[in-house]
Amino acid sequence: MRLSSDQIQACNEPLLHRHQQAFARLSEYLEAEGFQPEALIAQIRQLQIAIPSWALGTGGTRFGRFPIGGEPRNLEEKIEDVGLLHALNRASGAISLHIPWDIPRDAAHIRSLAAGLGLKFDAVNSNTFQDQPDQPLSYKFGSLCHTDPAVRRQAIDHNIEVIRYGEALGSHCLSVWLADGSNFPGQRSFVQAFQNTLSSLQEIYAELPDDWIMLVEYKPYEPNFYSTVIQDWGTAFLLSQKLGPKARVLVDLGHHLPNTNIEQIVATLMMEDRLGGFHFNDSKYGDDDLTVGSIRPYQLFLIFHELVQGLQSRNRSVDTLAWMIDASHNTKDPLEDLLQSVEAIQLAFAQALIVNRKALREAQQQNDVAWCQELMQGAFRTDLRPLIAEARLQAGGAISPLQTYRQLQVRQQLIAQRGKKAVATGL
Ligand SMILES: [Mn+2]
Repeated sequence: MRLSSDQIQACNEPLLHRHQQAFARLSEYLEAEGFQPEALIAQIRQLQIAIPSWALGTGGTRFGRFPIGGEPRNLEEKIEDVGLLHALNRASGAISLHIPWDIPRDAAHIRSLAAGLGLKFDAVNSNTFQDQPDQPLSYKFGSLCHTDPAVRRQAIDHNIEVIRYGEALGSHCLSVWLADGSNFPGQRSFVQAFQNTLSSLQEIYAELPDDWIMLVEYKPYEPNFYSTVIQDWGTAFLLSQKLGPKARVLVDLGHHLPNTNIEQIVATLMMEDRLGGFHFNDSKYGDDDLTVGSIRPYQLFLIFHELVQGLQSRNRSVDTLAWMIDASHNTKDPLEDLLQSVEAIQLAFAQALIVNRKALREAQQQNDVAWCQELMQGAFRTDLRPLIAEARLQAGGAISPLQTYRQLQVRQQLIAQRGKKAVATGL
C-alpha cells in the first residue's frame, strides 16, 4: 500500500493552526538565541535514517515472538513499508538490506520500486552468524576467524557476493558484524582469531569498489559469552587502520558494556576520521534493541553533540556518515516504533545544532563547569518538536506521523492485504 500526499495533507489540516502557533513561538526563541530556523530545517532535512529490512516485522526474544499481522512477506513489501514511513516523516529515505534474508533476485525491478518511493539503498549487511540451509560448512565455531581455512573462504566469498548485490542496487557500503568469539576460556587463541579475521577482511576489502566503504561493527558479548573477536571500538579501529582508508568503525549504541561513555568514543573516532556510521537503538541493561531515545535521550543528545562538532570541524555534511536504526520490536507495531525512533534521532540532532558552541568553548577554557552544564542542558531541554514537525511539513510529510499512521489505519490495511498471520521473512 502507498500513502498519497492528499491523504497526509488531509490529516495535517486540523493540526495546522496549532502547529503554526507553536512553530512561531519556537522560531522567535531560536532567533533570539542567534539561530535561523530555516537554516536548521535545511540541516534536519538532510539527515536521512536508513531502515533495516529486518526491523519491519516483530522481533522477539529466545522466549517467544508475538507477530502483529500484516508483516511484509518479501523484499518488495519491505520496501513498500519503508516507503510508508518515508511518506509520513520524509526522513527515512533509505533501506539497508540483509543478505541472505533479502536477496534482490531482480535488482533492476527492486531498484526502480525503491526509487519510485524516494528510497536509496544504504549499507548492505552480510550474515555469517547463522547457517543457511544450503550451506556446505558451518559457522558454529566462527566465520572469518575460523580455524579451518575452508570455512573462512566460504565466509569471505559470501561477503564478496554481498558487495556484488549491493553494487547492483546502487549501495556504496558493506557492513560487517561478526558473531565470532568463544564461550569458554582457553577455547581459542585470541591472537590467531584476530589475525585470521584481519586476513579474511583484507581479502574482502580488496574486492570493494573504489567509492565504497566497509563498516566494521564491534560487540563485547553475545552470542558468544566469553570473548568476541571484535569486542570493542579499539579492536574495530585497529582493524580499520590495518585495512585501509575505506574501512571505518560502526558504532551500535547497544554494543557496549553498561555505562560506557559512547559520546567519548564518537569524539575520538571523529577526531581520527574513522567513524563510518551508526546503528541506533536504546537499552537499559545490554543489547536491548529498544526504541531510540526511549531510555536515555540525554545520552543520545550528547552523542549528537560530538557528531555535530566533529562534522562541523571537518566541514562535512551529515550524509557523509551511514545512519541506521538497528532495533527489534517485541511489543509495539514495528512501523510505529520506527517512526518514534526516527523522530528521536532528529530531535537529538536538532538539539545538538543549537548548542552555543562558542560560549561552550569559552566556558571550557575558563573551567566554568557550572556554565558548561547550563549550556548543554539548555539545548537539550529546549522543546524542538515543532521544528522537526515543520521540517516534515515543508517536505510534504505529516505534522504528526504516528497520529496520521493511526488515523489512516495503516496496520489494519496491511493486515487486510497480507493477512493476520503474515510474518516478515528473515527473522
Ligand atoms: Mn548493529
